[in-house]
Amino acid sequence: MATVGRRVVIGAGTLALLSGVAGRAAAKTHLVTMDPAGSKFAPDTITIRRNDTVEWENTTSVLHSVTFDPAKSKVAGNVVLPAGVAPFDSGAMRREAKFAHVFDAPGTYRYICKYHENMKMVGTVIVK
Ligand SMILES: [Cu+2]
Repeated sequence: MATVGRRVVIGAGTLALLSGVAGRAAAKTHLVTMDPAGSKFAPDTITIRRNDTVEWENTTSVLHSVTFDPAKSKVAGNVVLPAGVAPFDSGAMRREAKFAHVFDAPGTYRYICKYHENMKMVGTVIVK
């Protein structure tokens, strides 16, 4: 926790503690942005609990996508879904566009930005 002037800035850890009071089972929303310094997801790996939501926001002026569809990937292994999970895709995301998905099946998900897969714009969501 840091103090800026008279305002108290609450870190993510404190928020997690506070929300824990309401019950450990409460689903959370996790934000992933597009790193303006390069074609990357930030963070590129995220670990969440089952039934949590991940929300992606395109914080850059470049077109991106969030693509969990192996058929749209050019490199084997870049997009991987747990058994039985249907593919999904944000489509083209312009600046400030948001895309959210609820992960109701556990496992490891690997995904790409279909526009920048060749620049290794890949990410991982681990659902516990
Ligand atoms: Cu991209």
